[in-house]
Amino acid sequence: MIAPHIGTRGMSLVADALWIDAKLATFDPRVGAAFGLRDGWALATQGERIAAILPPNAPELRDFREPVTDCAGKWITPGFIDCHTHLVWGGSRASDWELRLTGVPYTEIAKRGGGILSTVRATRAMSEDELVAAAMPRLRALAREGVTCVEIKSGYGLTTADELKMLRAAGRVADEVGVEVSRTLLAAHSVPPEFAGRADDYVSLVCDEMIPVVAREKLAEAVDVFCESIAFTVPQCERIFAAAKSHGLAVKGHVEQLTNSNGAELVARHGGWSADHLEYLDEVGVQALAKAGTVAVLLPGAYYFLRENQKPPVGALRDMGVPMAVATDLNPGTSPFASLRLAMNMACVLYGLTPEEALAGATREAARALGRAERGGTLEVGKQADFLVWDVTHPAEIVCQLGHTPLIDRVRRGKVPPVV
Ligand code: DI6
Ligand code: FE
Repeated sequence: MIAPHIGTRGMSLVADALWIDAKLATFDPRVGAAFGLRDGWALATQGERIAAILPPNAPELRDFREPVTDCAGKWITPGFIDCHTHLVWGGSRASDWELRLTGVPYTEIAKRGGGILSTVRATRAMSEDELVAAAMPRLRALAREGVTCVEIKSGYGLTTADELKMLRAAGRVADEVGVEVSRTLLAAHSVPPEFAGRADDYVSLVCDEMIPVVAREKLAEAVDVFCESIAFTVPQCERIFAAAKSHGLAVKGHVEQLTNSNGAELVARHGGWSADHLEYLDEVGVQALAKAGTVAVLLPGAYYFLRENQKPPVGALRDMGVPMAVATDLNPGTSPFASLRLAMNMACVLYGLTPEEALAGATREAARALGRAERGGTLEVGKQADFLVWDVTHPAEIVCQLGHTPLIDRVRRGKVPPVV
């Protein structure tokens, strides 16, 4: 647990660096104000952690010399966390998009061998180095908008070797760009062509071969599934979750995206980190998530690109106190954009979140969705010093104004990394 005295010794501040006169949007739920605002406060870092959060006239601030950054009333938020992406892939799906614009449904394209399986063909054909090179600009775009932590899924390899290749590439991209990564095995994304009609045999391969090797080589923290009419059934996902948990991996699911398959209840029953998409979530599913404390990850980009009409039950999630995260779902098919700010904007405009909920969804709740609530997602003493200094007069501007990013500094683990 966090020592309350960290960063101060008597009346003097023990820290490496100090930011003063900031509007700290802490998102700390114990701070009563909107955004968890500490107006005009100072934030000190020591090493990779937040050492102190102090009011303007705190005596500890008096003797601290350098380096001090005067924020002159600018806003500071926690670093952004994109808790659901598929940002490593090969090829392009622009032609799928063209087809969808003429009215051919996503499910129909998938049945014809397009969709996810066309990205699988392209991804299998690429080397790990080529995948890293292709993914780099996407992660850079996220980082330039303030992302300090990203989740990256596999799921376009669908053989043991190709899934491992994707996960290794994900680790390398994150290192290169200077972003923390949480990797997820999504081998149960689609039934690969060589297993057509034998989905249960493929699930056995995932459980008996892929999960053990991924756990052994520490290539992922969690296992995800696509629980859907065009992908895997609840009993198949159940087997995968059991295998994941027996190897010490967390679980989560793409659920109720295109139909209601009772996937949210499945994820909740297994104590999953998050249930994602949720357009077709019903009352029973909302209650299951609430009871389990599972995060609802909203992905309005996929809703937008698929021209869906069914929206997730945001009012019910809010009323039941289900934490709501917001993420890009960055992928070549249903959500081809690398902007967490746009995802937050869509969450407000399309789903009716408040800007405060959207920002909490890309910080505090996203940290929770990645099992990182203890160390990230808010500005609190003892947590990782991942934060963003903004040239805005109100935090809603971060979500409202797109096209240019008013980000002054992106601090990761107490350091301002070189511009990416
Ligand atoms: N749901 C999605 O929106 C993405 N995966 C999933 O299970 C789509 C991935 C793709 O179409 O390539
Ligand atoms: Fe997804």
